[in-house]
Amino acid sequence: LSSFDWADPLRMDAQLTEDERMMAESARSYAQAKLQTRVTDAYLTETTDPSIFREMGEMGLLGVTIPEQYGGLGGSYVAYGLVAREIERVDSGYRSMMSVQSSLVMYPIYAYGTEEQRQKYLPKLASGEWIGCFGLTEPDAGSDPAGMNTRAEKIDGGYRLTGSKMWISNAPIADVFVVWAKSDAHGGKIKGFVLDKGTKGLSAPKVDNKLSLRASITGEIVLDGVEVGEDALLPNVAGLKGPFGCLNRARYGIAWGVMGSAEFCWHAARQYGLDRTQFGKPLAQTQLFQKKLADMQTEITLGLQAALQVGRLMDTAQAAPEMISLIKRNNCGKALDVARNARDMHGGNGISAEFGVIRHMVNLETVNTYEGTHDIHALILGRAQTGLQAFF
Ligand code: TGC
Ligand code: FAD
Repeated sequence: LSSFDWADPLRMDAQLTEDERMMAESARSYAQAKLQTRVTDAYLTETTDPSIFREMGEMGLLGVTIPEQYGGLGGSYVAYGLVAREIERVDSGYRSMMSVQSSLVMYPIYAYGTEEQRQKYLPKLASGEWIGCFGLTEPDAGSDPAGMNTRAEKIDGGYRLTGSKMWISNAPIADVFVVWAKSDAHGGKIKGFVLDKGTKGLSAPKVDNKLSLRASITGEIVLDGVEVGEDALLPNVAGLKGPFGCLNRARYGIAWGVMGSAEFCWHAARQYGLDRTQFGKPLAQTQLFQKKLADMQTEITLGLQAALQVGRLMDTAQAAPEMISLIKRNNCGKALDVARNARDMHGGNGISAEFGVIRHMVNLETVNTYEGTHDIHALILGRAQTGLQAFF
């Protein structure tokens, strides 16, 4: 039998290709050098530095799976997941900024847009020169996006959009808005529109007083009779499968990302237990402490293996949305457990921003809720195995 690496128990690293390993290493060195150093201050002061998008663009971290001809990297979904893991090892908010740009803005323009829309938007989004946001959720339509009130009304040469979106990541600093609305010209079906900052009637006020995900700016999108041309419509999809096609990819990235956050908390708790002595011995030498570490190691290892398997299936066009619900739900829930335990294991220091664990813990409350709550994904999985939908 061979030796055991406590930090990589099932040898995930050996299951990656050389390209994937290089991508992960480059994301990790950027995240540790440039993001870890500013996250505590950004979180405490609730500030989002827009230059992070340009830095990520330079590193090739935006649009990893988008073809190179549009400025993307043409990489695998596994590579995208590994990037999410490294960025979220620092902060869920930074991963949010990256995954909204990649999966929720670049992907729909690539998959549902015209060639002109691809050429106009994708290279600038890939470089981080432009920042994107994705408006699906509304004040009265969260888990049930089919209940949205935003309308696109046909006018001469285009559309007039009216409504409001709530809880939209990146919105207050966005240049590009992917917005979903019910379109009367398409039989009331949900259609996607790409709007540019500065269009009359379009505004994106900041949501203040968030106690979670504070390094990532969140806003509303107000559409006060916004008039756009035909060229703003994403022509190649209709219905909820449009936004869900994007969410599949972002939810998949989250399943990897939260494991990065959990790994940070696990490693921090282990080190804290080795360093801190109580009752004449290191905390890490107590049975309760070691049981918690073993649980963390086990859940993270299984969660990463599951994410890798779904990634491999995505890369060979064999993944189903329910697989993504399974790993998004489980990995978020398990990451929250890990972060809460790590917070506890740090004692009083666990509530200080200096140690990072409480920031991860509070961030993960958001991640457990957005992109389909823990319970909504349970209902998706329940429906898949009973054939009975229990949403309404
Ligand atoms: P349902 O009847 O199930 O489906 C309606 C149509 O959509 C299709 N569809 C999918 N297509 C592709 N992928 C999926 N995962 C799909 N799920 C459903 C389905 O085939 C059907 O198509 P068609 O052609 O037959 O019409 O729809 P429902 O209204 O019953 O939906 C129920 C439910 C609960 C599953 C769904 O609405 C849901 O998932 N709710 C959660 C909402 C959500 O995830 N919102 C996310 C907002 S964006 C966000 O949070 C970004 S945060 C990003 C960050 O900062 O990182
Ligand atoms: P609700 O849907 O009202 O749910 C409240 C509670 O009820 C939850 O526990 C839920 O599980 C439960 N529930 C709902 N329906 C059922 C049911 N049928 N059976 C049992 N329980 C149920 N959205 C975007 O479009 N773009 C973004 O960029 C974006 N970024 C976000 C950033 C942040 C920081 C946050 C907090 C949210 C963001 N969201 C975004 C919105 C997010 O997707 C929604 O908050 C989420 O989908 C839940 O919707 P809701 O908040 O309206 O909660």
